[in-house]
Amino acid sequence: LRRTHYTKEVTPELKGEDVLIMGWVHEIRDLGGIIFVVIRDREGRIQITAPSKKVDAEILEDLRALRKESVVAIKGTVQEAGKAPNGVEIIPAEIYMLNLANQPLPMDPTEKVKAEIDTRLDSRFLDLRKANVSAIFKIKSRMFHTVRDFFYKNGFVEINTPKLVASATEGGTELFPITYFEKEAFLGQSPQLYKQIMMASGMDRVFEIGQIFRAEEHDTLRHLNEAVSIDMEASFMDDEDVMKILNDMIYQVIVDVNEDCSDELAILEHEMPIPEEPFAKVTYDEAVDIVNAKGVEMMWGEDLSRAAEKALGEEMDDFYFLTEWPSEIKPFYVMPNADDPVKSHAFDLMYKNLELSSGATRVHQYDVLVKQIEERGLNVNAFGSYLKAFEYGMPPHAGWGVGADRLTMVLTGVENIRETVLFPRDRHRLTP
Ligand code: ATP
Ligand code: AMO
Repeated sequence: LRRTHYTKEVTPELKGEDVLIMGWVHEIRDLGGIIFVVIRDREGRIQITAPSKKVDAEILEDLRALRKESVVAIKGTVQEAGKAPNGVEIIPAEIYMLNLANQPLPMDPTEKVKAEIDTRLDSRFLDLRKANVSAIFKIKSRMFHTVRDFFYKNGFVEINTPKLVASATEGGTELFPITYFEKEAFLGQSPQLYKQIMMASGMDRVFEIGQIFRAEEHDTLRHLNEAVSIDMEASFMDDEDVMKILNDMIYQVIVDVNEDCSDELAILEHEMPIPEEPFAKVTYDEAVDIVNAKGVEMMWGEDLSRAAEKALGEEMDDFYFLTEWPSEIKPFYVMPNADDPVKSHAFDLMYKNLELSSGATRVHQYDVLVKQIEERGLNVNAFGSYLKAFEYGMPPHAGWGVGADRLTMVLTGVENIRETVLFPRDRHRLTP
């Protein structure tokens, strides 16, 4: 039993030919003298039309025995049909029941009955049968494809670093502790330390696409406890250089998604206009003024509150870099500004009010790095294997990390980050 076509490939040109399709029973309408069954696969849907005068009694019986969402193979003859969805229908000759679905279903993938996000995530496999849900993941996949292509074209080497780690990177409070034999260990928050160590290896340009784990108690529409980050690090580059790389990559992703995912964008009723280039830059100082001018109180030296992010987003282009952050609120690995060390070479990439990426020129001098770790009250001894890489030839370097799930929110227009992850992990969800 072999599939000959996806539903979408059955077109009026195949009129009179036999095809064999495989998929899920989307809908059954039994009008007595004629039975209509709609079969769905990844690519779309097709109507099976069985008039009692034209089709064997046995086939009619099989069709009547079908249950919604069961998996079947149907062989039949293609016939033109003006009224049917793609202008064709299939007159069935053979029906194979491959897997009978139980009833009632835990949720309705045809969306005649709408379900809340929790019900949907509990039965994610059924939820993903909906075109407007699978479209998100087709776009996400296209995004990763472009990202990889982009890095390979620009001379980057793809790496994989450990997710079982011994120390924090982004500040001590957001770690998931785990049992690692007799040692203390954590789930990795970021490949930060490893991608920097790789700069001492001479590999020059590396990238990684991998899971990050953050024990944030946040219950927001843009935080997960397990996210995917796209990380890069490059030697002999500074913040300006890597902002350019980030800008170019995001631009290429949007061009490719528009070109290859027009069907998916249409299903999602989302438009993703090609952004103006280069992305605007606003300094942290300017941002503080903008935010305060809009009536949202913000002191110099604070991280942007949610209200501040919203106020700033209203004044800026869609994509913009927020630069020259105060050193004090950035991690120890960020390079301070030589002339004005209270400011740093750290930046964020924003989309409206959503932070998409953080990056920076890094400290590459051992002594400065030790000092910055101490200043933040961290234990220098915990960073021994990282610091070692700075003692025997570490080039100047810079890099960034982009939240892949947040980028997918932007590309698809969904407002809840959980929509962009197959099996999201949040404060309340550990299954499926
Ligand atoms: P980083 O840790 O580098 O800032 P992030 O992606 O976690 O990365 P955002 O998600 O942009 O940062 O969060 C920035 C701001 O969001 C915080 O300064 C805080 O004001 C706000 N925020 C965080 N958690 C919540 C929450 N539970 N409710 C409302 N606002 C929150
Ligand atoms: P940062 O902590 O800003 O930087 O993380 C980088 C990007 O990852 C995404 N992100 C998240 N997405 C969903 N849920 C979360 N809980 C979450 N936390 C982070 C965001 C964020 O901008 N080491 C640095 C990067 C670097 O400097 O190279 C870092 O981890 O989109």
